[in-house]
Amino acid sequence: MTGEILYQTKDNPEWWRSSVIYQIYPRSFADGNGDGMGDLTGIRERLPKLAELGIDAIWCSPFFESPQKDAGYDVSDYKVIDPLFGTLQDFDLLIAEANKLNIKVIVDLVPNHSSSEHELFKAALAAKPGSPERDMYMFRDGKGKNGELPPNNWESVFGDIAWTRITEPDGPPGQWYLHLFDSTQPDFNWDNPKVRELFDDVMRFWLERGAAGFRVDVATGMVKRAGLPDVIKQEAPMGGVSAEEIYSVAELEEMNPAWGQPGIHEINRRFRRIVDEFDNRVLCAEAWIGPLSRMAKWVRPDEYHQNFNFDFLGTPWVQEKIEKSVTNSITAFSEVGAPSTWVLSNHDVIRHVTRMGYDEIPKQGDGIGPNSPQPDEALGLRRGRAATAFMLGLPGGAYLYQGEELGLPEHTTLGAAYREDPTFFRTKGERVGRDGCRVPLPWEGGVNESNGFSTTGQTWLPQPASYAKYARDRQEGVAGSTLELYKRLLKLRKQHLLGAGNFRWAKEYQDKNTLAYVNNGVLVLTNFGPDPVVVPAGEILVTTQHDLTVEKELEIDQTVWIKL
Ligand code: TEU
Repeated sequence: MTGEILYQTKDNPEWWRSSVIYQIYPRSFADGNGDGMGDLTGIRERLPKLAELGIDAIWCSPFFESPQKDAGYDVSDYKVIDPLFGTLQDFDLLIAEANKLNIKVIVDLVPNHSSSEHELFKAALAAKPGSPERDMYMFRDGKGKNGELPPNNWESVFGDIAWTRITEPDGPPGQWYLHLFDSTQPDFNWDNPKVRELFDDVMRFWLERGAAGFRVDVATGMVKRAGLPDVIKQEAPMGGVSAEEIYSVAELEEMNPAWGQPGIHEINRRFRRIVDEFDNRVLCAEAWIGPLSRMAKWVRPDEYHQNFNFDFLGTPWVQEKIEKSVTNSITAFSEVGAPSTWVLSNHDVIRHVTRMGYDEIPKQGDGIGPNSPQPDEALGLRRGRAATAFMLGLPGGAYLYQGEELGLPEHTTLGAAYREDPTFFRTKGERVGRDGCRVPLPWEGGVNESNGFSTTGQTWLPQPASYAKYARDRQEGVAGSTLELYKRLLKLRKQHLLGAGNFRWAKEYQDKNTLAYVNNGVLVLTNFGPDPVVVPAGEILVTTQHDLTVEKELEIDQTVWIKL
């Protein structure tokens, strides 16, 4: 099969192997009705701009009915659009417009937990311990004399314990329910066949309406180890010593009884069977799990198609570390016949241009606030562009996060009064959380207070002053702008079939400060510094440097693509 075939997204079952998918965070993409909150109409109206950018598909974070305690990742009805974002008719109109532009629409599936406002959870609270209603979720009796202690030592990802005690309908303090995230996000009991059937139905509902597939939230959490044993305390795998390099998978499964349990693969296969009832659909796992060989198990042929490569995302901007992550990724995913799915930013992490403006990456999920050390914005932007150009030359799929095509930085000085991330509240402000990467996009710089995000100038989170200069209209047609860089990279990636290409490290072009690889006859060279390097002979296709042209030397933190 030639790369060309792989690149025809239309009616090609393998389109996901090489596609570039753009993540939309609906609250912050574009506001169609002026209330300061992004919505489905806003997405539809701005869709031609994404077609111009050159992406193949969009993935929208949740827009379902929700009390919005975790920005929509707390769903109270999986088949209803939250009025904040529009109606089912608006969804249908979005699909129709996307079809016209040959853009696929992936929706978010949140199966690990629902909102505490979901009818099923309300019914569970109203019912008795041991009832079928309670069995839809993870209710347990507490420890201690009167059940006053939580059933085990598990912690919520957002801080504090992962259990909340309820008051029984007849008055006394009663059972506890598990929530790996906020207390408003009770975990479903995936051992219960009714839970599985519920999601079969939800999936078919969106697939029938034209969704191209699902990004599946918390795709490592649904199955808990039998008996819910305590977590064995360990070093956090992100940063410092990596637990995954020390322990075997079996040991990791035992140490972390809430995550990555073997039974999850049966659920992965069930999801896959549902999407396979429809043509050309795709499943992408949010499986934040290491090491890469373990992560690759989520994308075996009968499980997910894609899995975000969080190993690459978490790798600091250091030549040998990037080299190791890419080599390990390509090896691990090839072994199961899957491509790597590259990604640098999303709605849970500090935007990569900001991350890279630090010598040491701030901890994922903690966020940056006015009292944190501030990043070097220019350095971060330079490295961020170089990293994107490095990534988009690689074979495999890639995800972009809205705003990164503008080089948009994180809001790093957002005040406490604006914080919405449950992490902020559950840690009493100690970890400020993820709001800084979720700020509404600037479209037309200076037209109003929201830089064109909404017609009224309203925004649900304030933009920092710098957003005017990053606005899309200020970059359109401007040589060297980040927007024009992304357009060129995406166009060349298609032309040279890089997403479906043949990768090899090109040691002959590399020295101790650079990384070089060849993919389908295109040399990608990145200079990590400290000195400029000579640009090899060949036709320069694009570079992150200056106005996207380069002469003899490639400067520090720059990438160039050369046709050999
Ligand atoms: O995230 C799952 C997850 O574990 C992390 O990305 C988490 O948000 C981060 O480590 C916090 O520091 C998914 C969604 O992407 C996220 O937005 C939701 O909040 C979360 O699930 C709960 O649904």
